[in-house]
Amino acid sequence: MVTRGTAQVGAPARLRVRHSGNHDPVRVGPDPFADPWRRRSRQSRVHRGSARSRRVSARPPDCDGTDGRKCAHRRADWRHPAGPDSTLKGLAKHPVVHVAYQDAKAYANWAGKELPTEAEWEFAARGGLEGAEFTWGDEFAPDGEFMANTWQGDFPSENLLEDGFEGTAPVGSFPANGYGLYDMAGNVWEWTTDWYQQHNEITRSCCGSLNPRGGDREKSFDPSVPDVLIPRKVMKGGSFLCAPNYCRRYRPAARMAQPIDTSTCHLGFRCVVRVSDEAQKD
Ligand SMILES: [Ca+2]
Ligand SMILES: [Ca+2]
Repeated sequence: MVTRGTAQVGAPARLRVRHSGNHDPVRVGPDPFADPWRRRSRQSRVHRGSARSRRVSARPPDCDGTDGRKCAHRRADWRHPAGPDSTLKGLAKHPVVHVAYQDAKAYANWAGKELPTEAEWEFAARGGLEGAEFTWGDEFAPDGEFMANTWQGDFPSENLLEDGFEGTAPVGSFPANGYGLYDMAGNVWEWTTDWYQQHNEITRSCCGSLNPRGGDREKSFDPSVPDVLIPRKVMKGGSFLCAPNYCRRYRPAARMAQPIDTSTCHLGFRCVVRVSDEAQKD
């Protein structure tokens, strides 16, 4: 359970990273909600940099998902994430991938749940740490311990695999954040319900910085391809393709636009259940 509260989201000036999808700091106060990925009794398996690291050279997809075609195997879908001949065997504990926005929304509806807004997602990702760069604090790998499934090495030509995973990792492979939530940073990006727009371009009411919502659908189109009018939603959290030399989008302040009709191998979702104040007291 993540209880109602306020927190600063976005990146303050000292933590802003060029070309990394920062947004300006605002305070948010989301509705309380519950997350099914919240920590239960099992212990997380922690990965450390070690001799088992191996070096892999590859030509991977673009970290920011703007070239999803490289990441999306031909005719892949969530049941066949690496193409028609692939299966989900061995992936039961991995996050689902190759889900377009409507796929994620349909699943949430079927399960009696919802997808989070960007503000809810980032509030939860921060785990109660005010102004920290990462979901666990300000040091990327405290005492050499990797806290999320990201990319180590010189992206995109070299993946050192120091965190133990080349692609997705089973949920729970890295420590939970302060709210007991796994993989809020890295592993796979996650859909939110907000239309993408630069935050400083979103018209707000006097109180709009409290629990802000996204921009306008018609303003979420990609201005670099004016002939393609596919609206885009905000995705959050970064993925196993995010590297320190490239985009560092495993920070909670980072955000990216994703066309709603496009699935990739590094984008999934999580559901939330919003509960009333009365229910929290029970
Ligand atoms: Ca990794
Ligand atoms: Ca994630």
